[in-house]
Amino acid sequence: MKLYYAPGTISLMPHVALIESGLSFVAVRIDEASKKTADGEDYHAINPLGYVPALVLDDGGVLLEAAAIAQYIADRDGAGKLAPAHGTVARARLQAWLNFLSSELHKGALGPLFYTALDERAKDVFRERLKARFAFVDQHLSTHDYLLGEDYSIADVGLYAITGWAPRVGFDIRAYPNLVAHHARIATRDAVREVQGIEGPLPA
Ligand SMILES: N[C@@H](CCC(=O)N[C@@H](CS)C(=O)NCC(=O)O)C(=O)O
Repeated sequence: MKLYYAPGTISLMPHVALIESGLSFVAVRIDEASKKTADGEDYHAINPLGYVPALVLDDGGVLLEAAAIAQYIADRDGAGKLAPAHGTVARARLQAWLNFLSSELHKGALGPLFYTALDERAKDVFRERLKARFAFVDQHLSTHDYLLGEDYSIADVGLYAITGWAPRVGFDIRAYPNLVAHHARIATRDAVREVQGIEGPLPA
């Protein structure tokens, strides 16, 4: 398998899942501006929409969307430690969190704060949405170490990745102490450290 990634993006979630699963894979870095790999390969040939992550399977098929890729990896992990079993309420809760991360936090609140074309009034709309959503997660984490409760899952890395963007868009997360503690907890995981070592520094 081949994972296409860019440092500090949501591709961190499947990247960490791949390391934690022990599955064999190759990680290919994309330059976010040019959409090219170091070898000059055009990433649009993998994902016509140009965003990461993408997973190229051993049969050449391409799997897109971080939530789907991370779950596919988790399901191939024989130890079953990255996601609850299918058909359980716990699995539905994982899917609920992954959808929340993708739609409510990433695309619906924090992601737009990166858009330089948006003026401050427009960004305030997204900041208000982000505050409500971070407060919701913070409340949940006030009684739980992880999004699923006592059990770590791939969704925790997704939240870790997205929360990590807050300082980059000037959003102060100190008002959400449980979210800050969760971020610090996930940062200590060996696989997270390993992936950050592989991915290298974030682009300026
Ligand atoms: N729905 C996609 C969104 C992925 C996404 O937005 N990735 C960002 C990085 S976090 C990206 O590559 N953006 C560059 C672009 O859209 O051109 C997913 O969840 O996998």
